[in-house]
Amino acid sequence: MPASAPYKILIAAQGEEQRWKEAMTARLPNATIYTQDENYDPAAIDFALLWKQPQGMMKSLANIRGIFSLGAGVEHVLSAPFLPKDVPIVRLEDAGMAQQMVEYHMYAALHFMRDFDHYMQAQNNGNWTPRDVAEIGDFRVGVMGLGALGATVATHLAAMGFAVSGWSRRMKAIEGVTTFAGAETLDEFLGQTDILICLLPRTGQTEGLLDSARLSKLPANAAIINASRGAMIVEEDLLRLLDTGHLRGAFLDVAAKEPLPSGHPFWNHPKIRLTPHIAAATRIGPAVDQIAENINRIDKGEAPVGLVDREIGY
Ligand code: NDP
Ligand code: OXD
Repeated sequence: MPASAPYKILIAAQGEEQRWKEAMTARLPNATIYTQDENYDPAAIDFALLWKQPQGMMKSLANIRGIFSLGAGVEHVLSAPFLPKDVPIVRLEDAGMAQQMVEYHMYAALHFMRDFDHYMQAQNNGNWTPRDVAEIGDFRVGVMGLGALGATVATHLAAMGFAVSGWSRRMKAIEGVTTFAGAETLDEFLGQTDILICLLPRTGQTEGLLDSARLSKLPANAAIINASRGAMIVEEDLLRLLDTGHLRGAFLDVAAKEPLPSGHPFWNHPKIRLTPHIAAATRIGPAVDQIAENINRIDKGEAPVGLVDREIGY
């Protein structure tokens, strides 16, 4: 089918379906687009656009040709029951999120580098005592995950003057960034990191990766920024290391359970800054362009950009 073909597309997007439907209709005017609440013939659906879709939705999509995540993460798709084999699963790459991640991490890194965590406590205690301003180049930032988002964050923080290193599965070359690859280099990477940034995808390998043993490898007084997934960090271990003083602070956009339950110790912890999973939102314009282009590629028998490797989980 050519790109202008009358595809049948299904959208499930946690209440955001109408917005996506309008944008996709403008981009692919010949397609028929259904939101999950409308009447549709499941067997006629060619492509599904999903963000945390209802359980069991896949079962009836007998002739599906491509599944698109409406975010960068894909664990919500990969964990779905009845996921058809041999159908490409495609994620969004950047789609406006890299710039937002840069903004978020600049702010969070400066929070620690310029002692704003200290001054927040000082204000609460009515304490007006200036400290010497640190040299930015003396702050070693380590970015876990050098993909579409992590590599961009690493590059920008290096351009600001931080001493930046990065860690990924396969070796990367990024100008201005010292790179590490593979599980065997993780301890060395952590040992030279004052501010740890986590931008890994959630997979079987990364869940619970930052436990007490790993977080203890960070130098004393290190800080952590996590805007990937809460499941990456063992929360009780993080709390213990903050309370014993090994870690200086944590800047968290994500939690193991979201929304963060009331009464959770993160809410009022003096060393934790919290934001409600807002580090980077999908921008609908570049996202629909990517999806339409990938539909075109799948139609032509080409590999889509952002194809997920089901074996490794991202
Ligand atoms: P990518 O898939 O582009 O990059 C993932 C990176 O992680 C790659 O560098 C990859 O290594 C590395 N990686 C994966 N597994 C391992 C492992 N076992 N050991 C070492 N490195 C590993 O993802 P994105 O950059 O697009 O997104 C990252 C995550 O950010 C998303 O999965 C999502 O969870 C989160 N996110 C959060 C948002 C928020 O608002 N809080 C918004 C958007 C995304 P390699 O390069 O070798 O493949
Ligand atoms: C994503 C997210 O994965 O918003 O895109 O968390």
